[in-house]
Amino acid sequence: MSKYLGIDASTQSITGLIIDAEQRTIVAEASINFDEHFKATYGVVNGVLDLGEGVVHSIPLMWAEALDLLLQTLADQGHDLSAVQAIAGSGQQHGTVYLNASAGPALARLSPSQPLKDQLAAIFARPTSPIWMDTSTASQCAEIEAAVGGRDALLALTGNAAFERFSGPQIRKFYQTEPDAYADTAYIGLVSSYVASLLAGRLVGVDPGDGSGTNMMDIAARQWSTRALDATAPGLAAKLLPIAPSSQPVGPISPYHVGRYGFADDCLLLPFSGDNPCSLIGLGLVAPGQVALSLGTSDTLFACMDQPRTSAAGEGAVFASPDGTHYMALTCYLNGSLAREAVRDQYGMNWDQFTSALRATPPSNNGALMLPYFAPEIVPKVPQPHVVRQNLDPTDALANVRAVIEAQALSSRIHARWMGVEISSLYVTGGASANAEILRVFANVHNCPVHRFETTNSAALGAALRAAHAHQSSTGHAPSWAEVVEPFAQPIAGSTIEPEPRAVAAYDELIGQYAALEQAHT
Ligand code: XUL
Repeated sequence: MSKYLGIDASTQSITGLIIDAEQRTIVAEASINFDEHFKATYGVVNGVLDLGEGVVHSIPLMWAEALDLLLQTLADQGHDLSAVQAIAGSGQQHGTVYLNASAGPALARLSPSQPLKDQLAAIFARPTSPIWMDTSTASQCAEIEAAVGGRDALLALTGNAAFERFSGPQIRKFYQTEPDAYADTAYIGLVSSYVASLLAGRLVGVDPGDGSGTNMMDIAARQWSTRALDATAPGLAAKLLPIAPSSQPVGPISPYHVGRYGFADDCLLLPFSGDNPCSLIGLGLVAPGQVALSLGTSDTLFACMDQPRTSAAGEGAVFASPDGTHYMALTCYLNGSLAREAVRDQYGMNWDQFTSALRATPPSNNGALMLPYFAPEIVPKVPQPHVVRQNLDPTDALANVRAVIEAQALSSRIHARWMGVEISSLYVTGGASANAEILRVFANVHNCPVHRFETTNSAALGAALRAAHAHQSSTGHAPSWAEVVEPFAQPIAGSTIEPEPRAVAAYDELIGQYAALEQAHT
């Protein structure tokens, strides 16, 4: 018995992944897509509610319903959940969940005979949750930075300048715009700690990995910072639980899940962390200098660092690694799959045609460039959607496909410099990592080999590995992180894409033009 479950509560779906640590394999993977199952009930599109003017929310009750459906699906697939020894998880970062005083008691008395959604509908002080795609808090960011003594002071204290999507500015906006509802809020959690609470049957704290995405945590101490909390909203400390160390079990799973899905009553539960910090573990980045790229709804480039190095220009974020000692650098480009899909749809293509377009066009695209801000962009900061074409005919479908991918790769190189990490290889994951032609562009732009990983669910895998590490440590035989990740964090044999010297040279020439175009429009 050495089975561990990782759960990733992400933007468009919730995924469960079970590993067998002894057999060194993934034994189950199941995913519940929110649009497929819940569009009719909750009105979500791509998992979210776009409320206009940069306001993007999702629905915590939907996540509870999706968790039930996920565990039922795993059980229906014949997986023996009583064999799972520990569970950890990950959540889309930054999203905040607002609960009233009935939440704790309601979680404690959950009956396995009724679904979560019927028992928890009344626990919310706010029915929707602002998520990481929300860009509506520019004024709150400025106010928070000013209140702690300026941007550099916030950067030094929390590791990050104020970002619109981060939890603190979102909480401040809620306090300012809905003061009564804020006053009625007994507990504020993140997506990660909320889903962990659903599994624990009690309120669970935020871990340092996700806490560092709030603008409210002292990154060196890995504790909430009173100074940052005071700058965010009054009475906030009383609405937060203490930071929960990532590797310290919060207790056994709730009797609800034991009764309903057959989990063992001593199955250990770990705090959840953010999806990116969990992906860091899932990709095996447990030593400083290792770099990975996740091609998902957003594209994220991240590295393992020994110090919380910060980006003064606000290009990237720094999070505590859930391994307990290291830090991760993350640069998040909002226009990831969003932009790839926008181009694909604009020209009425399917993915095969998209790939053929990449094959049919030359590296550097005969000098045609696109700034692909189909939605407001995080890096570089672009508040309004804004697609720019230079030497690029909008009716030329093939060139537009290449232009969007080259823009993403060039931007990932330009805005990775602050990490101070020499990129000698890239480990790639996420939905679009299955596309070798996209990876070829990244290999040539970064002039380094690109390796693909088996799972596209690195966050769920990282969570499962965190569960394995904590459970094995609790039995007295503490393994090193390298030992835990090594069997799973292996690139697919034969997947490596090497850079091609002529294409590398073409991009070395093009990158200056791209940077100039970007500067002219941001
Ligand atoms: C990271 C970020 C996104 C979300 C959703 O800062 O905003 O990557 O974590 O995946």
